[in-house]
Amino acid sequence: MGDGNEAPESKLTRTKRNWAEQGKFLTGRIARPQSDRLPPGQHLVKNWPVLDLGQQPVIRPESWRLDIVGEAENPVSLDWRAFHALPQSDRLSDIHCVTTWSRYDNRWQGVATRDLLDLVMPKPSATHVMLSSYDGYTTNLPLADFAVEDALLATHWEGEPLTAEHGGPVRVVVPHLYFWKSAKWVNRIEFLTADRAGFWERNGYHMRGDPWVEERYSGD
Ligand SMILES: Nc1nc2c(c(=O)[nH]1)N[C@H]1C(S)=C(S)[C@@H](COP(=O)(O)O)O[C@H]1N2
Ligand SMILES: [Mo]
Repeated sequence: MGDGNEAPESKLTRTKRNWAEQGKFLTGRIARPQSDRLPPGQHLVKNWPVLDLGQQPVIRPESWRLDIVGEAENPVSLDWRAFHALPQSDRLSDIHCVTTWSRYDNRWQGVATRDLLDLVMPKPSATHVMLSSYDGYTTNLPLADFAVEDALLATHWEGEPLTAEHGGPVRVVVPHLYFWKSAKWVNRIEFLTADRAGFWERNGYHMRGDPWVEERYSGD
């Protein structure tokens, strides 16, 4: 910025930037004082821990697919090229893991869930989504949480392609819920007419997982 060399701003870049700014604004990240930024029971880390079921699938972009199925007007199966033809967005958000670490200011790039929803058009009967991944992992969340401005299917972190250990080539990021809802290596999104438990949710974790009210376990 300010070097006088920028290409004239197109309508598209302006719109994208507006979305990104709205996303920041909606979560209150800019306005929220530092003291209110860390959810209860969390501590801050500077590194980025790796957590998963222990098997990290390696998926070549050529064989990658994302199937979007269930209660939708326009279910699709996207390959790598079709996925990248969708609008690309940037988001800045904090990570809150149920194991009590939080990490601030993660810069993500990918496809906003809102843009995906515009494409597949969930039916009014759709209330929840089930995310499924290449390692067999599943996690459920309310459609309204999946659809927030901040949520995306990320391909990049801090300007670099997402590493395999962190869920590359494509992972979900829903930053306002505990990080177990953010499926790594995602390959299927199913729209449901009722809530259904995913992997950790069947094993005692909360159906929603809001870190601000410590929805850690199902009895909470
Ligand atoms: N496919 C898949 N996604 C997953 C998991 C997993 O085991 N498999 N673990 C979840 C949990 S419990 C956490 S805390 C985060 C960890 O993401 P990270 O390894 O990039 O920090 O991924 C979530 N998404
Ligand atoms: Mo986790």
